[in-house]
Amino acid sequence: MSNLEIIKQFPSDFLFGVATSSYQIEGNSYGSSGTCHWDDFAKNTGNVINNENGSIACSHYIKYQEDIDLIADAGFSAYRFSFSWPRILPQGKGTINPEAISFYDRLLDEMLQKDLKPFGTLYHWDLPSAFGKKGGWKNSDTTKWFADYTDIIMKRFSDRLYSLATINEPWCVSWLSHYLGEHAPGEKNVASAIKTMHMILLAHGRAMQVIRTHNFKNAGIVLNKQLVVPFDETEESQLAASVSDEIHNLWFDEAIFKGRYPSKTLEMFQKYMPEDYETDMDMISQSIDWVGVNYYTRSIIKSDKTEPFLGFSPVKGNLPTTDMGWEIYPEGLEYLVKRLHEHHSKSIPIFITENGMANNDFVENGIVDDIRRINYYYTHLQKVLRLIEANVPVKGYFAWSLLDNFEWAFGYTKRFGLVHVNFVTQKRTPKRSYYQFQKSLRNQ
Ligand code: IFM
Repeated sequence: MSNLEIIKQFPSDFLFGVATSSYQIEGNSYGSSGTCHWDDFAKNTGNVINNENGSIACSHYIKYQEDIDLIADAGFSAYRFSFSWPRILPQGKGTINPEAISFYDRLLDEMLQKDLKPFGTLYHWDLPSAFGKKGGWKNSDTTKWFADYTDIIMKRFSDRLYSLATINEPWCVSWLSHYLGEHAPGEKNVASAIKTMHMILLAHGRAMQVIRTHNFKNAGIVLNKQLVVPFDETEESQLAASVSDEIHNLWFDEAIFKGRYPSKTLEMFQKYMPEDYETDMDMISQSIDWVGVNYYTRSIIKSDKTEPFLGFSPVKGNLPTTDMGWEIYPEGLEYLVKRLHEHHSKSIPIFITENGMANNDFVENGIVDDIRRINYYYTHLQKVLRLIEANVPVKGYFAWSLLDNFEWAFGYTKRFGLVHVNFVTQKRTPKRSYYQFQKSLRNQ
């Protein structure tokens, strides 16, 4: 399928948007921003491909009007972006950077002027360097500083936000960054990872508490979900996959919606859990207004005696993959969202807050022909439509991403955008996928 006409079949109040994040696009060398732990991580050779970082990124700090125009011109009705903590508070706390306030004021005003609903995110991974040096998310004080930062955002911007997420992808903040070591701060330490698996949820809970004191009623959290399948039918593989599913998905669902952690994993983690963690569970499980799901792929899990703590690891599958090497498996989106709704989130709205693919895109005669991406969106939107038909309350879908951007440890080598970015000239070139969204959204 090489078009996105399927969009016309969605309910008229369904929101279509695009998503981005501060560090990946803004360029944190602009506007007196402080640095974050990604700047520190990127300084060590080998952590990020080509030793790149987000200091220039897509120069969105300068080009934000052009970027908002692109979103509005495509016919999207919502924009998911994130606030940069170190831009607003260069030292993480204390003195507020007036240039940052002015930037987000202008950004929000621009969105509203273009009839875009602002979906803000408080934390999309740019932890101020000052806190990285104090133990980062392992330090429970960071959760309190996060609450103070939340208060500043609420005071300055909540009048213009349509919706607010606390944390983007707590699994990535904790497990991927502290056990697998792939993201900042790059630890490979089971004790750190397990502590962070709890602290990041505590940070979410503390932020929710602050958000409620401002009487704000459209707040949630964004979870990244991955379908976990066993390698084969053996009992070993089945058990490995079920624990992996708990770590990736159910740890967060159970904590947020039921105020507890899943039993098999908790047993494994027990010895490293923060003291008295149980007393935080009410705060973590206070009510939220919606939940976001980011979905990209599935993982196949096989028991692996060489893996020192878990005893299992992922193996390659045989489905077609994206440029990230991630298998394309839209069925996983349908299954995971349905399970979340039935077992955990029940009647609250679900937003697909990220979905999309990296593709080896290039501009040829002014055109970027990303047919594979159009097909990826089409096959995933088909599943979203099926969920709606099955009365699962999915209320919106955000394509990841508006722009090619800083793809974390992959630097600028992976292109997820609907719009191509030339990182030398900063020229934006809408891809064929952008025009397909535009065609369908405008004629909806
Ligand atoms: O680029 C990231 C984003 O920051 C978080 N979700 C996954 C995307 C693709 O890897």
